[in-house]
Amino acid sequence: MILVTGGAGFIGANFVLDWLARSDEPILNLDLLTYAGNLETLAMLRGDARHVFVQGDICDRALVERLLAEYKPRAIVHFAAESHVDRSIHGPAAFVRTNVEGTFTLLEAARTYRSTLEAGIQAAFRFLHISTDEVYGSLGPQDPPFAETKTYEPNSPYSASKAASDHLVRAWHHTYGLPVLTTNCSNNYGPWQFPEKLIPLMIVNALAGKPLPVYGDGLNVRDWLYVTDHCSAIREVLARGTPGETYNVGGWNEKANIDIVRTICALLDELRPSPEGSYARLITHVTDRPGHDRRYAIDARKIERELGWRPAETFETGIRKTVQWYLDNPQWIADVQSGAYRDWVAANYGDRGQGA
Ligand code: NAD
Ligand code: TDX
Repeated sequence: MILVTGGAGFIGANFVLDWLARSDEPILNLDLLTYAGNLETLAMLRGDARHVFVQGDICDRALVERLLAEYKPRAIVHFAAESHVDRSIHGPAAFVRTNVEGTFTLLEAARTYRSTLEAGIQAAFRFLHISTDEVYGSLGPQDPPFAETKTYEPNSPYSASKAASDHLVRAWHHTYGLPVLTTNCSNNYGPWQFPEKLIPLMIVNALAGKPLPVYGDGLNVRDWLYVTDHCSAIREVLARGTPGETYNVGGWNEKANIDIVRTICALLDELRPSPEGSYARLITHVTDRPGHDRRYAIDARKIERELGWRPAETFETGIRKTVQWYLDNPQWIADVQSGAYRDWVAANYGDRGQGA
């Protein structure tokens, strides 16, 4: 069994579904079900004994210790986090709590738990920490992409909290010998992403005929990776990564935000034409995000060279699949926007939200 934290969020849920489609090794999924956690995403696993869901907080040391002792996972894959930069600007406290204190709590619980394991299992135990390229700061137009050796220069409360968690993970390896692995990935997109992030927000707003808010001049650059390619990278790092190492994950897909938005409009014009004309009419430049990083780009050569990982999707195939998925799943969108999935959780999982 492996313990996944944050497995009801966007990347975590994609990882859980992907893992259980390929393997019979069970997953213990610990997730607090904040606004970003949605068990409806995992509805197809209802009744599947390979998925054990526990609603709980990674900051709850007693709970984490009890789960480790009871289920004895061979690895922890740690996704749980507050993940949205704009929210971190308006309310940074939750980011420090979950991302820093939560990671600290997991590391301490993992260290104690690992010491109770017999030698062979102890040697094979892994703690895989899922992090972001944002810890490296912002690039100028001519700078080389982020390599693993790049200095940390986080600029937002979100990226600072993730940078702090990366440092804790590193220290628990160097000081206590915990076999940790860290991945720093670029921007993900794909099915089941909460419509606060750029790509799903633009699709959902366009379909509703609402403005498409592009921050500033729209020329900020992000490096995009389809979510299942991130999942395959995580599987490779967990299976064959070297403890203590970090791996940058990215798809060599740098795009300016305005080009992403125009691409989404063009795909919607093709797949769901509007009688009012091109969706591009809805593009609206709005006030910039404070401290908005100009450019991120990932140098993924280490994971390609050492682990042979390659993304399966190009940006063109991935964005088409993503737009099609949102067109095909209006109920999921309506439910996350209305909070109706919380009623669904209560009806299906009871008050405690625990069950397979
Ligand atoms: P998300 O916001 O969609 O999901 C986060 C999940 O964590 C939710 O299910 C939420 O309920 C859960 N959670 C939050 N606080 C918790 C707590 N205290 N205890 C237990 N569970 C808690 O996030 P995501 O986009 O899926 O990101 C997952 C991870 O990947 C994060 O660590 C993020 O920093 C990292 N990451 C994300 C991206 C991206 O583009 N989204 C890119 C690189 C790295
Ligand atoms: O309405 C918007 N308009 C807009 O122009 C939103 C929501 C975003 N943007 C811009 C800001 C960014 O330059 O689009 C870009 C992408 O924004 P987000 O989707 O908020 O992502 P970003 O800030 O780049 O962070 C994401 O990638 C790295 C994830 O949210 C992080 O969790 C991850 O670590």
